[in-house]
Order: sequence, then C-alpha cells, then structure tokens
Amino acid sequence: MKRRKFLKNASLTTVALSSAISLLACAEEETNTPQISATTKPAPIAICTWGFVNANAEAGKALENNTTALDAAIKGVSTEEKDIKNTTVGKGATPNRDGQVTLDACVMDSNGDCGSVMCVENIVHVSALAKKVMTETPHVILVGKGAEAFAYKQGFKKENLLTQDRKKAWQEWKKTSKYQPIINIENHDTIGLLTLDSKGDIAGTCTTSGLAYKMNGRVGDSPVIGSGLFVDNQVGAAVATGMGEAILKSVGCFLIVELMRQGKTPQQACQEAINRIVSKNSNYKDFQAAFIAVNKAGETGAFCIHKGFAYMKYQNGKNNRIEAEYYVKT
Ligand code: SD4
Repeated sequence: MKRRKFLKNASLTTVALSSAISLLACAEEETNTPQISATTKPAPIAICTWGFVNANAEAGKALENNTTALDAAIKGVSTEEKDIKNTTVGKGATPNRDGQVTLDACVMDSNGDCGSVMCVENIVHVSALAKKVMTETPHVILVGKGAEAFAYKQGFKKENLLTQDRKKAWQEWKKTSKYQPIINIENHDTIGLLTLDSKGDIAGTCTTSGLAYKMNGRVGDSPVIGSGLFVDNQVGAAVATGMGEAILKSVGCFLIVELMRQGKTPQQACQEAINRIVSKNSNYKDFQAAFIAVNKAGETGAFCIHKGFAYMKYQNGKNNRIEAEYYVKT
C-alpha cells in the first residue's frame, strides 16, 4: 500500500515537475526572444558619443569595407586615443591628482565576450588592449601594472601620455587643488562607439581617462561592463559618458539593453535610464550623464541630463551630428 501511494505521489510529482519545467522553458524562451526584428537588414551603422567626426567616420568606413563590428569600433576610437587635443582620452589626457595619466577601456562583441583594462599607464591604445584581454587571456579585467605588463608582452609600445600642456594645467590646478569630482558640460570627452556591421552583428567599445585630477586608483563606469557599455547581439547595445559614479550605481547600459529587449526603442530606453539616475541622485543638476544606444533593427537613440550632448551617426556614407534630448529643461 505504502509503496503504491509512494509511486502515485512520485508520478504526480513528476507530472508537476515536468509541467513546471516546461513553463520555465517557455518563460526563458520568452525572455530570450528578441522583441526587435529587423524586416530588412540595416546598412552598417557607427554611432559615438560627442562630436567625434573623424573617429566615427573611420568606424563607419571600416564597416563599409566589411570590417567586423568590434574591429571597426576599436579603429574608430583609436583616432581619439592618439589625438593629444582630446584631453579625456589616450595620449594627452588629463592626469590624476598625483600627475599620472591613467586610462580605462572596455570592449564587448557580438558573442557576448568582453575585455576590460583599468587604471593603465603608458599605453595609448587601451581599447585595443582590452580586446587583447578578451582574446588572449581567460579573463575579463586586468588592472594597473598587471595590465601594463600584459600590454608589453602583446607588443604595445611604452609611451609617456602626459603632454607638456596637460602637465602645465595640472601644475596650475595644484595651486588650489580644488577637488571637484563632477563631470559637467566643459570637462568631458570620453568616446564610446557602437557598431552594427554588414552581417548585422553588434559590438562596442568605450575609452577614457575618466575624471580630471581624480584620486589615484579611481575608476569610473567606462571600463565596467554593464555600466559603461553593454552589448547583446540579439537586442542591441548601449554606451555611456558622463559622471561615472552615477552611471555605475544604475548599471545604465545593461538596463538600456534590457529595456530594449522588453520592446522599448533605443530612445525610450536611454530616457528611462536617465530618469533612473535623476530619481536616485538629488544632485543631478550638478553633473552630466548621457547614453547612446542602437538596436538590431538599426534604430538609434540618445538621452542626457543637461543640454549640450550630441552624438555622431554614420550610415550610408553620411556622418551626422545629432543633438540629444535632455532632462533638465529650465
Ligand atoms: C568616468 N564616465 O570615468 C567617465 C568620464 C566621462 O566624458 O565619460 N567623461 O566617469
């Protein structure tokens, strides 16, 4: 009797379990099903933060020559990394409060693989270095001296990143040493670049020196996967610029991709992520934060806290500057 009851219960449990499993499978299938279906494959697209005309055109042209999404993105941002006039990226960037230029970067590709380097000195092309972390190590993140040593092993050149101009500005800053860990309209230029290639695959990269005169060791959102950059090839991608601490706290780029998965347009998703930052930071009027995004169908969008942020969009041989919508209307 007991055995029969046990068997009956066991088979009921099996039925219940298998229906629970199939329900779970359905739910999983639902969340994994991309909501964005491109009816016709979009022409390759490159978008980047701020008005980096040349960087974005480089990426866009590379895509038109069938370069993969990630390599095109890295090619684009390398233009800014080597440009000493850009004081927030690569060579010629503003140092930390101790006079050292330390760089952060990350990459993410259409397979969902990613690499990141943080607080690296003496290496110009940290976006390419982040790709090497992704392809040549079993890891995702390398920091500081370890990342630098790895760079030399990979054939990267040692270069002094601190220009005379930035050294002078730092010495001037030291006279008052006013620590203003705030990113506003004047002091940022981080380049985040997203690409959709001729096969329809999506990738992105983000590269920066972060906050001017930051504390030694400070790392912002830019090299943090999910915060500064996120790519899901089924859905789309997002990249951030602005006040890293606020962006980190909201894991903004992951949020945007998940919102697009649920059916929001890139524009709506970027706006929602900024709303989230605004609602959680009572000092939002003091800093800038901005996101740009692209989805699988080739739609793009951007949103920021304050007026003054624009992004570049390259498609079909045209490289357009698009002013982003913003939250603070006063
Ligand atoms: C950071 N988000 O380190 C970066 C800075 C930035 O334009 O985007 N500047 O916080």
